[in-house]
Amino acid sequence: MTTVNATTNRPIPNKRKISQFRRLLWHFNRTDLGWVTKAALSSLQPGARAKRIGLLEQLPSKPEWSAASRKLDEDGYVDVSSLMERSLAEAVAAVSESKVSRLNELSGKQQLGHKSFWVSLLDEDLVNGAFATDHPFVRYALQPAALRIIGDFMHDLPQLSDVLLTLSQPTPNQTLSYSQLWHLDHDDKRVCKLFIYLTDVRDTADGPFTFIPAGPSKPFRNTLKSHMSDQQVFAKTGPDAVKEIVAPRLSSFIVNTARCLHMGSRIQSDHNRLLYTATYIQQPRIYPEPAPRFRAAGSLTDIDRAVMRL
Ligand SMILES: O=C(O)CCC(=O)C(=O)O
Repeated sequence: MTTVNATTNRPIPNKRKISQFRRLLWHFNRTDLGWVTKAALSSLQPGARAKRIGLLEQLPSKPEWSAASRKLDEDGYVDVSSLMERSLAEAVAAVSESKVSRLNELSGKQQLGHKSFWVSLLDEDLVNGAFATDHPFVRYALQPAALRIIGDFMHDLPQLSDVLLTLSQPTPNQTLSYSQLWHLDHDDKRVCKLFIYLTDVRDTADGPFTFIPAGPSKPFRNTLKSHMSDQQVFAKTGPDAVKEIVAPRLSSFIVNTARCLHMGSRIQSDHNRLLYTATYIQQPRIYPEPAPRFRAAGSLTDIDRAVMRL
């Protein structure tokens, strides 16, 4: 049935048509055709990219950051444990550990309910869904080394899209689901995630972040399949391409999760894993901007404001 606008007498597209259109656009954007959307949206903001690149160039640079950026570009991942500020990682760990000590109280209130193996512990730090920009989780994501490494890879000042703390716990007798299965992130065309392990990840039982570097992940770039089993993936790559990040607490790494197939949180009984994630994309976002995720608190530079779109 078509509904008609009483003033214009024009048909109003019904909800089903809109959701079919959104679905089609979503499939389109997942493939390399999504670059057309990106280019079209960029052309609507002439000068914006040049301005962001000007800000990126104001950041300090170091040869080891440039080397990390090149590795991120070539392989899709890089270990940045020795390049990030240790004191900022420790501040993230302190907040996280205080949340875990109140696990029962906080998991009762959690809003992010669909992943039974993930508990989101930061909901209480949000005001209208937004983090204060002086929150240790935000400060870690804004440090110059992170912005430079990701920015040089993107050839653009990145946009910080989200910060997240997740406690992954065992799910005995449940089939693998969501990010426990192989997937690419389709938040945008360029997506990088900066992680910190906040607990030791000693072996497979601790549910390491597991991925396939950008090269061998290539055959999956235009697949419309969303989440895949080991068998589906290994049929194309073989199991040898797989890398598990087994590393001690406070290790930090960046992964191009739009290009590297990945999964994790396959936690075995008696184990758990605490993980910090900051997600960055390249502007302009190919989907409508969600509600602001950050609210200004304390002093902010022009770069901070541009990175958080404040
Ligand atoms: O839990 C994990 O290790 C996987 C996380 C993941 O898939 C993601 O952040 O996109």
